[in-house]
Amino acid sequence: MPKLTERPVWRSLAAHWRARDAHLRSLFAGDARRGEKYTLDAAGWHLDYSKQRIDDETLRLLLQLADESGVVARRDAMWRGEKINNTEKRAVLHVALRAAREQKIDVDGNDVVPGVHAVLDRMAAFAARVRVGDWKGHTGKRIRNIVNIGIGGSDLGPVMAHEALRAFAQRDLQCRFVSNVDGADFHEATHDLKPEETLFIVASKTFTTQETMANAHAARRWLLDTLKDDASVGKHFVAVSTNAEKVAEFGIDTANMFGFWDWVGGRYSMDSAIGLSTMLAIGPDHFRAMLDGFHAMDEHFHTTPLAQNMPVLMALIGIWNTNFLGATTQAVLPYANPLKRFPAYLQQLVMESNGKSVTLDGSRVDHDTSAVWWGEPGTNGQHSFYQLIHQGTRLIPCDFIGFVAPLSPLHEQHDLLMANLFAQSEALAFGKTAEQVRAEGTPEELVPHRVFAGNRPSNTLLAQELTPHSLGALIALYEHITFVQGAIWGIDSFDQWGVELGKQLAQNIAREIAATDNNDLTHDSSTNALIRRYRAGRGE
Ligand code: G6Q
Repeated sequence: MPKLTERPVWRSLAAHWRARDAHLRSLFAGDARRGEKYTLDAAGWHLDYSKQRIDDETLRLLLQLADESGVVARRDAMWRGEKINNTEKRAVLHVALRAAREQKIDVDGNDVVPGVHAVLDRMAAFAARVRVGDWKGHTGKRIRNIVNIGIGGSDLGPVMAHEALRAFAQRDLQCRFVSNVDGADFHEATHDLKPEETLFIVASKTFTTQETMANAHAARRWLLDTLKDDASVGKHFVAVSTNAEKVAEFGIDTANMFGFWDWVGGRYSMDSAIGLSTMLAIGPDHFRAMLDGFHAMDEHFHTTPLAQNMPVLMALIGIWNTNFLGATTQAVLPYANPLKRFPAYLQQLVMESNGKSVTLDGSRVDHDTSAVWWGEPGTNGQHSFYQLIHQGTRLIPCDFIGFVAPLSPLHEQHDLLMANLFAQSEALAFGKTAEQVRAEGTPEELVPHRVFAGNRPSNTLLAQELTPHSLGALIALYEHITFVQGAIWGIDSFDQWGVELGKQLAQNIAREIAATDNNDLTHDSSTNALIRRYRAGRGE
């Protein structure tokens, strides 16, 4: 197949863009029904994409691009358990994690769904015991604190879900998260906890990750400093991992280990046993509702024609904005404070998946891949970086996310929150002309400063309520957007070789920092000098 940018459909999209540079003002003026026409509903979510700089022809060409890029074939290969993670020779089956009990999904000829449900059942039994106080600590006390130790994919999803679903959590069970190898993280998370009431979850797919192992050993020392009995580890540590040998080596009884599989990528694992802290907080029934939300979006993605397929359309619009309109970033702006960690979660999901510059066959891409994803909850962002989105020189497509039902008993404030969401997307799309500014009596010298060019694209996603179900569906939506974009760009969205080099170098440098011989450094002059300065200062 020719390179992406040499394909006729790609060239047609580029030509289409040059030929048609209409402002959103005229696109809306030209079609009174545009705001209803470019909308879609799936798995409890309503998408309004009418404020994107597209028309029917743009959509036709983008859908042709998806079609010719083999998105459907790759999607179906994922569901068939084929090893579509090319460079690691692995299947990619996070969709199996939320499959219904009676579904069948094979990897290498074995149905993986019974295994998924067996782990979920064990997690549920364990969570139920902890939640009612039946699982006791070493001294017979009830567990009051859960500390999840993990990093990257073994942290960001659980942290995000914990924030998002606090309203569904058992309030007398406190959940905290330790990820950073900076000891300050562990210290802050544990300094006011009682070891005899604390349960650590060591969440690590490999059980070899430097940061997680350092924090797990710190946790063990912290526990034993007070409880003074190695046997206490069994009551205060459980593991989530694929590596039973290393779990046992650490001293955790593998009876208290919750497994998953190599076909679950770290950043796609929050709905596997990696979600144990989530299940402990919200309980097995709410956890199941979250999985059902994921599953509802999976079903939509798997079975709906491309033109009505929400992840496909959002992925295509993202490609339009990135590759044709030249946007280099994508903002995600939840108008829901509980989703405050959602942008951070998406950063890993999307940027670790699609931050690649070679295609599946190893050749260099001749187009941009993932945008830089970022965001903060509205309305906080409005008092900070929105200035640049409205009047800066860069094009920043935005995804606004909101809920109809209030997230607290303060109903009036919810109306205010949502008024702000609707106002922002309106202001971005339509702006304010110089004539409008003058008509307000603005002094002439201030007119240019008060003009809003508009024509800044956004999606609005609305659901009735923030629940485990709607959260699951929202996460699955972005997982599949990531999948579709990776398929069109022709890259492996499921490996992450880009994180390896720094890890290797850090191991060498850690050894050099520990050594006393100052002359053994063979890095560049900058790195050598920095290490020497650190070593010298550290000795003082
Ligand atoms: C995610 C990545 C990465 C991973 C962490 C933690 O897709 O692979 O973020 O989740 O490096 O790895 P472990 O779970 O093996 O400790």
